[in-house]
Amino acid sequence: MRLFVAVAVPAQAADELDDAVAPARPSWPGLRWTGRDAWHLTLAFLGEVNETVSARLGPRLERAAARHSCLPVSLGGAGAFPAAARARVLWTGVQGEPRELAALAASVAAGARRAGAPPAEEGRPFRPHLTLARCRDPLDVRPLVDRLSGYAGTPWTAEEIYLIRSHLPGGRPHDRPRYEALGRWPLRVSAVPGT
Ligand code: 2AM
Repeated sequence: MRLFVAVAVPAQAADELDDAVAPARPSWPGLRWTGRDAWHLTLAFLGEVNETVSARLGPRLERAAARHSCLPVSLGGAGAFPAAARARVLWTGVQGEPRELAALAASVAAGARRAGAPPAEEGRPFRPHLTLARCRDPLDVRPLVDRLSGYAGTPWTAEEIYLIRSHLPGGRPHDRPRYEALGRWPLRVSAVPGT
């Protein structure tokens, strides 16, 4: 099964982002837009994992999550992979101080590796993002990136991580996947000073 680990995007953050992106969609028919129900922030993409290894992931991810406090997250800005002038992926990013998210992603990657499911792109710098659209052929999306670059969503507190199974209808990576949460584990609740 195809697995990844992610932080969920709450409904309010998704609503706001959807409001910001919706007016741009009709002008860009060449893009395949992701559905807001699928929006998430990937911490680690594990790729194909067998049943035995997936069963080992739970305790490792639980431990990884427990090592990190609940953390503030907000979406904002825009960019494209590999570059706005020849984009395959249009994204919005994580604003503010993404170091804590990167530390969490590193712990998740280490836990997954110990479970026998090393992340597919381990070793590459962590680039937190939410994919807004994809395109089969590289497309110049610079005007769109400019238009969305001022976006700044309301922050929320991430309180848990999810192990998600990605079902590819037809088994092709370019089809719109269906995501199924297989488990979730809480981040540590920070002690309130003075209590
Ligand atoms: P993306 O949104 O930038 O494509 C499920 O596919 C999630 O894992 C997506 O958020 C996807 O990021 C991420 N991911 C990271 N590396 C991937 C890879 N090599 N193949 C598919 N998805 C990957």
